Amino acid sequence: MADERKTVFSGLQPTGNIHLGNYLGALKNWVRLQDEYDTVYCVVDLHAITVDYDPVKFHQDRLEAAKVLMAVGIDPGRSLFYFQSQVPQHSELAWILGTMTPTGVLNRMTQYKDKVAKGVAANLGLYSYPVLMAADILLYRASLVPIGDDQKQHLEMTRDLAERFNNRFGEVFPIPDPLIPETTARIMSLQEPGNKMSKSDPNEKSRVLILDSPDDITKKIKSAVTDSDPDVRFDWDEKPGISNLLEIMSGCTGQSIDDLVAEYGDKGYGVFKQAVADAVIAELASVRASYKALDDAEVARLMTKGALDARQRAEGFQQEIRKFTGLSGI
Ligand code: ATP
Ligand code: LTN
Repeated sequence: MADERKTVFSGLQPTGNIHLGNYLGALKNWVRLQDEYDTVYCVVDLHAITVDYDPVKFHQDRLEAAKVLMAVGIDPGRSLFYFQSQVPQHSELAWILGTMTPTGVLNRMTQYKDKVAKGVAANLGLYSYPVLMAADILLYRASLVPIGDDQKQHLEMTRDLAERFNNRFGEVFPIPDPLIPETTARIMSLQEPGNKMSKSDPNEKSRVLILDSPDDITKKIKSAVTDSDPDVRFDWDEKPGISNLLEIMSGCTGQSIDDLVAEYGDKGYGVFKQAVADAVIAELASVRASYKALDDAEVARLMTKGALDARQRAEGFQQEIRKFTGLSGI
């Protein structure tokens, strides 16, 4: 029987250093959605090669990313889970969508502008990165895309492209909605709470990694930059460091920010930071345990199987898209 459930799609770049921001902003939702939706998750290796990389290390990072995602709870038995580069249909659809993307729209993409401003070499792949992301999502006719706040603009562009395609060629794609968490959409750096927690920050103390030991988690949270007065209050303008820790704790425990402020408001930073560290350690304990139990060869086998299944499914969609666009047959 055909699967009537709506489709969810999301991707993560295998660039190492998967962190608490990725987890609270996106991955927790990825896992949860498996219960209700037809879920398709992808390690987007073609996106990751838009910046300079070492092919030998990259090969390991790809498998490592797949392993971490499985440890977090992505279940290849319930989700279609694979490496993007193994399914060539992503690239073909990206080309088709690229012919419908005004360069003026790409010129406005803040992630591209930020990367180039930071000294990343501008190349065509980096520039058209959001078009490939749109292709990822639309290839599977996904309706829902769990992401962090930083991907909002790319999702808006995806929606515009879907509409543009539908207007020109017929109703092919649903218009996908982003799923962005209310409180943990943008976890900030522990050292510079004005910047988002990022994989590429050279300061390792800026982020908690998903696989960090309890000791490292405690050290990093305890050395998080805070503000001068000792109150634990939620106030992004005056107290960004503490507000970030409140969001992290809320994301890990499910307690509301108001409840946390009521509980820790006047207890001082020492007590509060210890409680945040304990909450993060408790949240990530099962991920660490699952990771240790996973076998590399088995992960690789599951990814090969995922790619086969994904290719089969994508081929059907590819034929339809070719028909709509006049590219089918001889
Ligand atoms: P980074 O900026 O850390 O290098 P990224 O956004 O470039 O990460 P991915 O690793 O592919 O690239 O992101 C995976 C998911 O994690 C995306 O949905 C992204 O929005 C989300 N995400 C990344 N950083 C954060 C953060 N600091 N807070 C919340 N969500 C985040
Ligand atoms: N650009 C995203 C990763 C990504 C993605 C996607 C997310 C690539 N394709 C499709 C959602 C849907 C990022 O996090 N940097």
